[in-house]
Amino acid sequence: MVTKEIKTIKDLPRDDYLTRGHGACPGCGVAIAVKNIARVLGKDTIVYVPACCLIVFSALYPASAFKWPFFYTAFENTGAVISGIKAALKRCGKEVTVVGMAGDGGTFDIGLQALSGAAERNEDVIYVCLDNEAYMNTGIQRSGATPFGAWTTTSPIGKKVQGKREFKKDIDVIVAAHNIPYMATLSIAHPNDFVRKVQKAKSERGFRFLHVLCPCVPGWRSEASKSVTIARLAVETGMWILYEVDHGIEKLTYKPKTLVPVKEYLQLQGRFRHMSEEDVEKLQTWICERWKHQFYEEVPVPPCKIEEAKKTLIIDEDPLHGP
Ligand SMILES: Cc1ncc(C[n+]2csc(CCOP(=O)(O)OP(=O)(O)O)c2C)c(N)n1
Ligand code: SF4
Repeated sequence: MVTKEIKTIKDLPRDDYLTRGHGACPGCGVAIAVKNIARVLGKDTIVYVPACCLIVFSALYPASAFKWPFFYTAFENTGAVISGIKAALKRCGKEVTVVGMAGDGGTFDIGLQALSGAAERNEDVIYVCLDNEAYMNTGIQRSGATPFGAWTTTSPIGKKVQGKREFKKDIDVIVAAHNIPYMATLSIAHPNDFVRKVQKAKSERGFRFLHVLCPCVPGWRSEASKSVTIARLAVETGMWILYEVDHGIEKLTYKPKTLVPVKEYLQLQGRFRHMSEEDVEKLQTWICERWKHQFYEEVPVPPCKIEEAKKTLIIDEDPLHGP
């Protein structure tokens, strides 16, 4: 049977593999992402989910909201388990898409070693990082993905320290450095870009990495109705860059006309409410530096103080990007 290629959201089949009855919070970015990824990947798929919100809300024994066969063991081993499932299926002569769906804690931090091993061996699997920027299901602890300034229960607000002091780890650059066939960042607010990237990952062979920003209502202290708006603002402010690396070729897949000041993103989320002007400036400078480093392009002022950012940029000496 020839399956139609999914290029836009209009081509998306209505068959759901994450069905009704799951227990995600209203407005959950993870649920929105997984439902739509599943529609693109279709029926011949096996999913592995480690400890994270997704396993808690979708598959509590003995019920499951997945229509796919799913597997679950420990928190740190997504890369290893999906490699094993694929090897076993290959041995049985079965052509099945194997996908691992892990949180940011399970990807950036505790699962990084297994992820790196699978990527380096170019295992024939899809790895999806559902990035809600903290360890949410265990009570909102900071992870390597939590942005600078954000409140979490382990980056609290006090007299001396106000929220997380470190900037978000650039996991995409780390994963892309394994020279995998395909890597992409996705947003639930850009559905055509979203489905095209999942389709591309599905049609490739070898290790594929999809990284989705997933707004989280209790963790981000935001309104359920604002999850897609927040996801869109993440892209418009440069907090989240939509791009892909296809066989080593890096391409920006959506570029904001003008970069919106990060304040507009921050003000919709209680996790940033305490941030001082100085900290907002620091975050804004980080965005501008990152944008230029990634795409070798200055951002017009406002919002970026390019002169200030230049002092700390080393882009001209970067052998990978060139002058
Ligand atoms: C080795 C180990 N350490 C800690 C835990 C407890 N634990 C289960 S899920 C989780 C947090 C998962 O966070 P993340 O991967 O970001 O997913 P989210 O809950 O945000 O979806 C933790 C700490 C565990 N299951 N195993
Ligand atoms: S805590 Fe956050 S990620 Fe978890 S189900 Fe609720 S909204 Fe989704």
